Amino acid sequence: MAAQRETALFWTLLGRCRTLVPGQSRSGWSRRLSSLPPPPPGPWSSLSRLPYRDLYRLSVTDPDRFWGAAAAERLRWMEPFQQVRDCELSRGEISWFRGGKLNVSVNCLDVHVEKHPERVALIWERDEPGTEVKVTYRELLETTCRLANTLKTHGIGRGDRVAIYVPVSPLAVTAMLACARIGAVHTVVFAGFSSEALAGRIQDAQCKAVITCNQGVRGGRLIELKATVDAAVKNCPSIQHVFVSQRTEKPAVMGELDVPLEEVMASQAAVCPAEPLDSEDVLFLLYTSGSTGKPKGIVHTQAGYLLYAALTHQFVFDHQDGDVFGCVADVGWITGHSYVVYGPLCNGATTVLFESTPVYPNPGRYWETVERLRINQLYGAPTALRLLLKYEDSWVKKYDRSSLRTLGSVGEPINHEAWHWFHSLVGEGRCPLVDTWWQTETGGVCIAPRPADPGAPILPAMAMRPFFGIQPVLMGEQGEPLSGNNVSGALCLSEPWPGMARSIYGDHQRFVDAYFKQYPGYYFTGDGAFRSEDGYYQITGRMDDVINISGHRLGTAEIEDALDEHPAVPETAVIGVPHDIKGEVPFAFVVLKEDLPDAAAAAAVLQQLRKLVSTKIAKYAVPEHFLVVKRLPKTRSGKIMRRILRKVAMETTGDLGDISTLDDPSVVEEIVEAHNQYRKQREEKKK
Ligand code: 7RM
Repeated sequence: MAAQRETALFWTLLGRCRTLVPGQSRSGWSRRLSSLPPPPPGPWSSLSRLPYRDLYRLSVTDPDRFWGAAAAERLRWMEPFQQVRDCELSRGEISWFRGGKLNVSVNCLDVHVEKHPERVALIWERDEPGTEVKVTYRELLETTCRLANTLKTHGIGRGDRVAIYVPVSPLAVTAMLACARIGAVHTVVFAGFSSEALAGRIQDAQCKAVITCNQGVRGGRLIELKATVDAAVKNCPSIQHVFVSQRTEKPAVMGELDVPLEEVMASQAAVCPAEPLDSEDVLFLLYTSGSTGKPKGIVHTQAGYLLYAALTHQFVFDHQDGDVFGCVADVGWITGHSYVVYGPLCNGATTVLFESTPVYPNPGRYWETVERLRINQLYGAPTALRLLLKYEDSWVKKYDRSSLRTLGSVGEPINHEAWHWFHSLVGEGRCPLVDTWWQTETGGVCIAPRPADPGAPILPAMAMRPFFGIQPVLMGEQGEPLSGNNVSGALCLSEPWPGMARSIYGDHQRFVDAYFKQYPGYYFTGDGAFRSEDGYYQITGRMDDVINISGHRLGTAEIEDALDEHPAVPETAVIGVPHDIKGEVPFAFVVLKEDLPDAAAAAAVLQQLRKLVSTKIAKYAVPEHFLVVKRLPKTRSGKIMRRILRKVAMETTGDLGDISTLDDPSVVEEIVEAHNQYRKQREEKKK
């Protein structure tokens, strides 16, 4: 293996790994190259020293050469790949580095253990400040092997799905890497999801096992995770084992399926051979919301995902050897997968696992942690910034933030106030702030500022440029690509990149329909964007019925489905409305059955609706507003006109637009009246 790595130079691999396009001769190949900027001779290590701009140009004019060189040198292969890419976007067929075999856990662990076994891989920043635990690369490899062996001895192997229902912790990382080591497919479920949401994911993926712990600890509170898992697996016949770790002292009540994790791992070997996996074998599923139907199990595969996570982690955040990388996201979201686990570990970084909340035990928590752990990059969500900026500046200033070099933001648009607060106060104006746009489906950051590009200075809240290999296209209303600058449209990406999703688990047609049908041949993101005079991109928000609550994506249809289960509720419509801190919150319009006796009965129903959403989905999904209405505004064909509901909720009914397709226009007045009443009540309550 080592020998192969030494010879994995760009030029020696070029002949073997470039895309084999029928009829394309070598001379055609070199002709294309000659139109490029100064030809960079040599492997990725010298390529990557090119100015950012030139590297970007190379990545789009000659993706095979760019990604081929990067993959050959940045990843350790057990067998070299034969073809860089083979993609047909209109059919949702995406394949990178075909023929290659590798193991992701080897790339995240073994290669670093060979070089620096005692380097810290994880700093587990536990809920109580000052109780952090450090895990070296050697320790993480050994623990991963023990867990991998445990899974194997319980009959779990290549291709089997394993649910991970664990808060941010070394266990979460170990569980992910243990699956990767043996070729099992993990699906991490955010530990804030309800038992029904967990069960739905386990059933869809037909998981064989769950890895969890007795309790979680967050913000000084205990969370009964094992109990939630017990409730979920009752309805999941595919589950054969539940592996239970002890996060706290309280012993978990153990049932038939349960396996005490630490005990079993102790008797397992600390060495486990890594399964050679195909580049396109599935690495993980991650469920995310769309505008319709149940959450979709987004499929990511081995080599392309890992390479993309590692490269974005290095270039977008200016990660350098020895840095401490602090991404405060939960491992249950894609940000945690790519920038707490896979990207940083593939790059041999020290990555912080943040178990707590931004305000525990006080609003200085982030900055106290930065000082204590000497964090170099801090990556988080605007919702936390909006919360923190409401407190005194002294909460920030009293801690030493001189270790910080790059600040990052993700998950939702960052408003100017939050941007300036983060950049000027937290970063003292000396740290580039990278606002990163991407999605569960994209695997890694696609559009972000380029601090290292002097030709593209960072502008507040919008200085975003495509990452290597990403070619954004804005589509007009007729589905035509918009040329020039100063335009807004539907954000599509025209070329495949290695980190992109490969499918929706169990439903490839849904994958094609959701992402490649609207604009044939293009990946449609679901977001709108604006391209400025200078060619910067600014994301304007979702174009579909997906809302973003504190950076957590949720389909309004999912909330409606939960509400509609109530027997006294014939119909509902949910929209997103702006919120100071959370970005957006759900606003539910509810039609109640007419035979409810009085207002108290109606209030009781609303209370039950809140409960329903929190048990069917999660607490954060519970609508902030409920407005009881007699009817919903519908078109003659029976479609709910959400546009009108949005205007009512935003109090912009002065301009309702075209309502000629409404079945009965008088419904608008009815709803406006109900909303006025609702507003008065809320104002009175505030007093
Ligand atoms: C990483 C992540 C994806 C959706 C996406 C956007 C929104 C994400 C930004 C953003 C404005 C950003 N994955 N979004 N980043 N909007 N600026 N920098 O969040 O799958 O959970 O959500 O989030 O609407 O489509 S996600």
